[in-house]
Amino acid sequence: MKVAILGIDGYLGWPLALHLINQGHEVSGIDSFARRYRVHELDCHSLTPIEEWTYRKIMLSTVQVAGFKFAPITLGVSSPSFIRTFLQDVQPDAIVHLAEQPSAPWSMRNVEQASITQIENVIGTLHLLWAMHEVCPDAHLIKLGTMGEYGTPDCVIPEGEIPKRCLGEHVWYSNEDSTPQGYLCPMSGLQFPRAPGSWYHLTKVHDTYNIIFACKAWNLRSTDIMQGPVFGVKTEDMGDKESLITRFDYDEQFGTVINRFCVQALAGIPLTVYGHGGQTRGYLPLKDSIFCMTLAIENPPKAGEYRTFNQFERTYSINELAQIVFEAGALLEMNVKIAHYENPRKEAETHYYKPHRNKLIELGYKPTKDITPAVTLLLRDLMPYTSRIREHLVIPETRWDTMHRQSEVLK
Ligand code: USQ
Repeated sequence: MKVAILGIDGYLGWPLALHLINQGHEVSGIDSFARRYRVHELDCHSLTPIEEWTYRKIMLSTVQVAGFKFAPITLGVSSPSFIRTFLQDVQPDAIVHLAEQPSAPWSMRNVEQASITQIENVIGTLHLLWAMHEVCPDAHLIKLGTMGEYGTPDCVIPEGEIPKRCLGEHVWYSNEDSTPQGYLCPMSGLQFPRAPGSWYHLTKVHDTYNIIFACKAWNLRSTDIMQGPVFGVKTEDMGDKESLITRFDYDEQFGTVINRFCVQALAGIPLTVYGHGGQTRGYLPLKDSIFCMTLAIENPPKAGEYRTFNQFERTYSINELAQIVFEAGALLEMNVKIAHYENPRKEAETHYYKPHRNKLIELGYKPTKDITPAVTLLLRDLMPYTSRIREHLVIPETRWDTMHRQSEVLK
């Protein structure tokens, strides 16, 4: 298949490109390099020494018979004609859209960053939908959403839509105590209620409704992936070649929690558990994320269909993750310490959390299951880069209610 990866230079985009090429697909891409320069602006860099784009581009051009097409586009900011021209040139069968501002803390710092997040994400996706409508309406859009769209409701979370089997029932879901939750479902096609927790997460909700509308109005087809936080740095497609490794962020803006905990363990900094640590999310290793996206690409929906995949391996609380990193560190003779910080975010710290994730399993996804070995391997993979850690960037300072205030250690 011809697959266009939007955000091909990123944490997920790069390993996905390597994997798809190894699977025999023809890859093209766009990127604005925003992640590189935004991390640089924080006086940070990827922990792994990633190659310059010029090298990556040459590498992709040489391994594909048909060559490699690339355009430096910032979706939402560049003229809509740029993405239209790119798609006209490529004529993709599938478009994987990873080209969004991905950080919740970055979007919460000030009005400028909140606005850029909304423009790049919501308007960017809108430009893409119009370009698809005009140029390649049969292509399949694989869009990276987030499990954070749903928030943490006190009931089971289905995959996108409220299930049809609940039609006509007074109480369609209840929590484990069988407490009625009281949702009525009078008609089909309704999305499960969204309750996002940051300006960033809100953009994904807005995207969802724009994509649903485009599928309905223009007969586009789309898979909206509600993905949990990803961790890891290497995939099989990279082998032992350091030149193929993906970026790895650990600062409080762009680093996700397991990746950050691993870097903290290596640097001897107590793990930064926010608040009581009962916050629960669905997590998955990098290789699972790449495998699931490939499954979605290779199994497209029919024209006009919008579908949602909840994409994660299993749910874990922050305290469980800290314990896993503690145990993985102990296997490598590290003395990992855990600290509880005042939570800089507005989020529930103890809550019910039970999302469904059946559709990817039905397509053949076999979740990693036990993530402790994967975390141990990650620690091992990162060890050679320990001297590159900039310790002052690890402590959280972006608060949801104030700007730029340092969190205080609780204990
Ligand atoms: N957390 C800590 N300590 C840390 C960092 C985070 O306790 O040092 C906690 C947070 O309070 C939160 C949880 O870990 O409860 C997850 O935080 P995160 O920073 O790993 O992930 P998040 O900000 O939610 O965003 C990340 C990606 C985003 C993706 C999302 C999936 O940056 O692009 O959409 O994960 S989800 O979390 O399911 O919304």
